[in-house]
Amino acid sequence: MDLLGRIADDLELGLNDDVRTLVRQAIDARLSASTILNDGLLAGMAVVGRRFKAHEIFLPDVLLAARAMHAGLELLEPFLASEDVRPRGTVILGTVAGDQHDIGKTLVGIMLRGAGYEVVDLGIDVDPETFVDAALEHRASIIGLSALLTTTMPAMGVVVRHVKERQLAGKIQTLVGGAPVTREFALEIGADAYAYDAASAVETVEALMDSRRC
Ligand code: B1M
Repeated sequence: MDLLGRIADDLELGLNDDVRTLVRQAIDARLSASTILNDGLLAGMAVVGRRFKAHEIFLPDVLLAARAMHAGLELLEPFLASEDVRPRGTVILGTVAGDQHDIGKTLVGIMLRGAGYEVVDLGIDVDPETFVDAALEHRASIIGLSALLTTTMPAMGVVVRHVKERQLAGKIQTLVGGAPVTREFALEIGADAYAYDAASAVETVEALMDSRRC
């Protein structure tokens, strides 16, 4: 089996030391960071998701896989970041209240930092007020919200409402994303933007920042 297949398999098994070693080998073999991410780490995590849904594996297995994912991401981070590190604005980022999924959000943060944005990552299970307070404290114009559960998606709407209630609409824009989130949902809750994945989150932040400059 090739290196990427072994990364995917070992991630699925939650073998974080082995994932770290294989990712290091893949980097040394000059595979691109996005190939290692997509065809190795994320391919493994997709299988974990499918098997979890089918009740073939259980929560502790998923936790181990997530730990292995973080081990791989840590090594890839410098390579996913581009050379262009001019500060281009600040983005507040976090996973909404009640939600503990942080891998996608972390990936969005890595890509944004790589594109030259300052990112204040508030972590997981973040209260709606905390997002808005952090945006004011760090003079950020964008709040990025991640949700992976259908049950936590409404918390995104609460953040959007807080921004409006505090008369900050226009000054602070909201970007939402995460596997169950859709463009329609973003529109429904009045968020300023939606992004499907980490790469499009960067493009969307760029577009939002540009629209402010006009
Ligand atoms: Co959870 N979980 N989980 N889980 N988990 C899902 C999401 C689920 C789909 C699994 C399944 O049933 N197939 C399901 C949700 C069903 C639903 O609501 N629709 C589920 C469930 C049910 C649960 C629990 C309720 C299980 C339980 O307790 N019985 C529980 C909830 C805990 C909680 O949050 N309160 C739970 C727990 C966990 C773990 C803690 C064990 C672990 C998370 C560990 C961690 O994150 N550190 C976990 C994991 C790992 C998963 C799966 C397997 C993988 C998620 C992941 O990291 N994907 C997931 C199944 C799946 O998604 N296939 C599942 C890789 C990641 C790179 O993708 O996060 O989608 P993703 O991010 C993408 C895009 O969505 C987007 O860009 C990213 C990169 O391209 N994106 C954004 C994300 N955020 C964005 C923000 C943006 C823009 C784009 O702008 C700001």
